[in-house]
Amino acid sequence: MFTKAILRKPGRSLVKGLRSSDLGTPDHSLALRQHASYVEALWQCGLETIVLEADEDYPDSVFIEDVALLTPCCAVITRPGAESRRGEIYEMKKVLGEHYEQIYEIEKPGTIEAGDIMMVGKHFFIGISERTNIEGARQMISFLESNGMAGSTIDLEKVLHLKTGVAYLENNNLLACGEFLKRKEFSIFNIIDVDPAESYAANCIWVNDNVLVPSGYPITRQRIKDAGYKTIEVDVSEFRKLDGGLSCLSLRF
Ligand code: CIR
Repeated sequence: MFTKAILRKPGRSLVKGLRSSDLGTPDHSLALRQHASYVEALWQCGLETIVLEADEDYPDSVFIEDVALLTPCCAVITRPGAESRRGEIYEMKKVLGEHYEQIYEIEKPGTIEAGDIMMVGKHFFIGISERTNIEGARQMISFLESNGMAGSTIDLEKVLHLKTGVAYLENNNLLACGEFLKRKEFSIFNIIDVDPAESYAANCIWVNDNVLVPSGYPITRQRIKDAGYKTIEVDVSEFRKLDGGLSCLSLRF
């Protein structure tokens, strides 16, 4: 179970965030309202939220998940593969110091963004992507192993981050789409298949027996409900324009 989450408000500079497609420019005031609704959804799941002020120097800093991995016994500050995001880690170090005694940090030439890391109990799947390299994964796995946990890598083909296409919903249930449906690494899980027309909805998050689902993906929401979960819909359309989803907007621990 999670008890807390750290988030960062979107700044006006959000409009300059990285994006791989043209879904339009995010509307800052709508993004702020959507962010506030997301915070409320986490409250509904019983979490205490720590909401950091916007950092205008870093347009993508609302996607706070990418700059740290939080586990039950330690935190790891990442080294984002996107150079424009590297500086996001500095304030994160200070914030995490208030919650963790053991904090590690990924070092050059390693790169890793935690959107590429999926926690399944004490095992962490790490996607090797344009943002996360083998050296970053190697360092991460060694930190995990020295704390009684484990990790393994999985090569990504098309998606930005591992969790763009897959979400672990606990109870051995894995929400998956596209390239992840038939991967042998995931054959041990009950797969909840995401329709290709709703691929964005593969990025859901499990929070204390609830599943947050992006608004506008009814087939996926129904499949998750059919698997026995309570679902909460959250509209994140403005973050989608920058390739961000529900998981990226918080660090849950
Ligand atoms: C980026 O390209 O870094 C941001 N525009 C989106 C990051 C999304 N993060 C995530 O999926 N964990």
